[in-house]
Amino acid sequence: MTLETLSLHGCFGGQQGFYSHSSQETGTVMRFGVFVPPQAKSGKRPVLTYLAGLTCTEETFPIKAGAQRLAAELGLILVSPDTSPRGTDLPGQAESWDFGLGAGFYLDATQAPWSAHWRMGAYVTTELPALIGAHFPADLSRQGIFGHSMGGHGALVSALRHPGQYRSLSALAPISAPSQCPWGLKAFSGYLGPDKAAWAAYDASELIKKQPFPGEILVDQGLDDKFLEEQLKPHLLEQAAQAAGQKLTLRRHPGYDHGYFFIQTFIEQHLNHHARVPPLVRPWRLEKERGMIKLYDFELSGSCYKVRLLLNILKVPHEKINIDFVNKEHKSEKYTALNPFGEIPIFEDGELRLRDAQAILAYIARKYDKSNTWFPDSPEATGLVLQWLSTGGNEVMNAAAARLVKILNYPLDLEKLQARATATFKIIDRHLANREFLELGHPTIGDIACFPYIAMAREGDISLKPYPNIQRWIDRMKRIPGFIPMPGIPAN
Ligand SMILES: N[C@@H](CCC(=O)N[C@@H](CS)C(=O)NCC(=O)O)C(=O)O
Repeated sequence: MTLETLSLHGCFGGQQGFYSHSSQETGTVMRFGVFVPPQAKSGKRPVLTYLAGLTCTEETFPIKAGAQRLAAELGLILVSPDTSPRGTDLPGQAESWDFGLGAGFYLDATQAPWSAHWRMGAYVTTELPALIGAHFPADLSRQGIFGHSMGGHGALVSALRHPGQYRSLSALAPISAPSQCPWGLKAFSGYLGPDKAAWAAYDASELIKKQPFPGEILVDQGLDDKFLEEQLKPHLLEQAAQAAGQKLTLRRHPGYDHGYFFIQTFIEQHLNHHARVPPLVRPWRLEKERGMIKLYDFELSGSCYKVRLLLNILKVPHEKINIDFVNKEHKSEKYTALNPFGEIPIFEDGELRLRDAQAILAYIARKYDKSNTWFPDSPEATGLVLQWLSTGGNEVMNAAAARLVKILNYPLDLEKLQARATATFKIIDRHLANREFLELGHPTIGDIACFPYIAMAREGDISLKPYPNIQRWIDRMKRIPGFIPMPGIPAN
């Protein structure tokens, strides 16, 4: 398996290269790109393969997607094959842009003359990974695959047809049900013949019904994509996934079309998806490489507990640095340099430092909650949840202050604080009368922001007896997987 290096380019401390080799599967010279991250100097790295769309080449993704910066941070090898064999002389191969050259559809053709060369299915799932394993510092036990449009279809069917080969899977604007769209009809009848039973073996929406992918599939789709209705049809994938119990996150984005500006916008979320669910890059290792998350913490602080609770629910590894709150260490020069407000929690993730529990919750949810449920990114959900983040950081803090008077003798007006807290609790109790959680019908960081100081109200001499809906909500919060207790908030 000899490899010819076509060009090499330093890139974010790693190297982007382009290569060619003589392929046994296609019987042609195939080209592909590989980005090797800097971490590969000290060991094998996971491999993430990107399959490009119609008319693209091995260069499209490396030049246009902007994936290398984050791949260099995460330590991912990126592989980008060409989209079809080239150098052949088959009748009709260059007559249209959606069939023949640049349109391999990541399948193994059964119809002459295509069957002799158009074997992109076996090429991308078997021959190319073996080549990558032989020539690059690649850990083939950790492979993920994704792609765009025709390549999104390719990624979906490659992973569904080869259970166990890929740990993670995602797609950008994929052709979701090729048996039911004009691109697919043309390609499948030309490459696979008229028998539609043979088509199902390369149709993601059919394959999912037989054997779902074991992990979550992430799909992003622009709503200004001119191919959406006629060609891509993500709703068919969605329906198939629902029927099959396949975990699918399909996100629709107004204002985005089919091109690489759309891909550039969401590429980092896809790389992070692959790095984390299920982990291509083992989380502990990822955190070590990026610098472990640090939480400046005090066990009895409800504000710090908000952050601990979300980190635990989302299973985000972190390190706690205990602050001697009773002796006012948080007011020392060292800590006011980190937070001039002289308060904890303080949170650090790599270069980023944040103060304020609510801001920290928002950051953690947006960054580490791949389910996009704790702080969903739609404008409506953002507004609804932010109302409660604000309530948690403001009105509910009257209960926190009342507690400080009782447990640490803070010289504050206890009665006033209690009165303000109970006025707030009354409103919240009424709000919860016909709701399980504060908004959206499921727990969000809005609930977490309000939870601790309401649950510990008794420590500020505020009874929760008059608030039955709040009491039931507290019980529900305690049943969230990943819940942790703290002094004052027992597990049950
Ligand atoms: N807005 C901040 C307030 C946090 C806060 O009140 N922290 C308390 C500890 S629970 C604190 O550091 N208070 C400073 C002090 O009482 O000296 C947040 O929500 O994180």
